[in-house]
Amino acid sequence: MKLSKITIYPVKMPLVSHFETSFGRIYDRECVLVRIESEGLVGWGECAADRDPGYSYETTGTVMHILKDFVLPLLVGQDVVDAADFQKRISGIRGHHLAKAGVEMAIWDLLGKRTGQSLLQMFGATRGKVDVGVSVGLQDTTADLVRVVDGYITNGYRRIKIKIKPGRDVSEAEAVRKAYPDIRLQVDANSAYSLENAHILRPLDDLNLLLIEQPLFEDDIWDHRLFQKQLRTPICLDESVISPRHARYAIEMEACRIINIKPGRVGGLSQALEIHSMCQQAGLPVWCGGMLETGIGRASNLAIASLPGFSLPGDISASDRYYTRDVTFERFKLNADSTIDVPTGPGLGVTVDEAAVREFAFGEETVS
Ligand code: OSB
Ligand code: MG
Repeated sequence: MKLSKITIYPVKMPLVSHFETSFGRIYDRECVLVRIESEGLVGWGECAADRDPGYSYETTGTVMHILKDFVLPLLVGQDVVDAADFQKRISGIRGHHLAKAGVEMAIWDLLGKRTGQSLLQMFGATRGKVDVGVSVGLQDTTADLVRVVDGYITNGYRRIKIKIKPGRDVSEAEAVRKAYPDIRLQVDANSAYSLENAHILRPLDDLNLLLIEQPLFEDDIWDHRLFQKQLRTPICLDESVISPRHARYAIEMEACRIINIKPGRVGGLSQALEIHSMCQQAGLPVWCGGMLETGIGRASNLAIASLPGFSLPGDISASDRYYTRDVTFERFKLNADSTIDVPTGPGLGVTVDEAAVREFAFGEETVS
């Protein structure tokens, strides 16, 4: 596949409602969209970095820089065969997984369009729909949180994740658990604790949670092992697992019992597939995390979540949970059984609304 022209767009999309985590509140979501032209076809991808380095060190700005100055010049004019070939070509560029993953996604989209296969088919997945839940941000008060959760349950979500941070942890989880004694509930701390203060979270063990996501520092797999020994509830790693190697460390150290796979965070769909296989072999359940993706990234998440090891509901909500206007013509809807259908068209299976992309874009760089 000869890649002739690559354009990257930093976009800023207004969220339906603000989203607050232990690292801050946002009203708009930034990301970088990747458009690759190859032999008469166009492929799209999404780099899930945000404006600020809160979740990851990568930002919209670093993604634009790394892609424009380092990644794209290695690809334009080249005959890129597949995702493995792409990874080999960029192997000299350290880190910057969110940036690389968006380009790999566009390559998968092109490969699928070329062969008439959906991502689902290319992955050898069989499930046509996947179990999903909703990730609920911190609210101003506990009462507000219960009201917001109530709204999502009314919409049909049967698995709820709430964000926690010091001072707003056990109280919030207890309130939601009291209001919904049977709902599938989990919490996400986004690295807000250290081993010294993690004992605050011990009462969570009595709330019948599916998992506790990323309580400790992102670069501290070992301390997660020590904390997991103190808990009955499974720890699930998100930020700590940035590559298949890190997944192996986490598994061998018994630092967690569940892994949240985000193709962006681990450097691309090919890396996510590798982690999925490793976890299947080790008997670890996985699920697909989300990064408030546009319709482009959401299509990719649905495809990978249809693999058999993804046995827990993903953070892949319907389009109307995030954006009034999206960059794809397709909008994802929640089915009555708290699932979303996986796209079946070639590649990602979505059609990009290029006028919407240009409207949300606050810059543009082309390498050809
Ligand atoms: O930690 O899972 C996370 C969103 C942005 C960055 C990090 C996270 C999240 C979410 C949202 O929890 C999940 C979604 O896309 O619905
Ligand atoms: Mg998380």
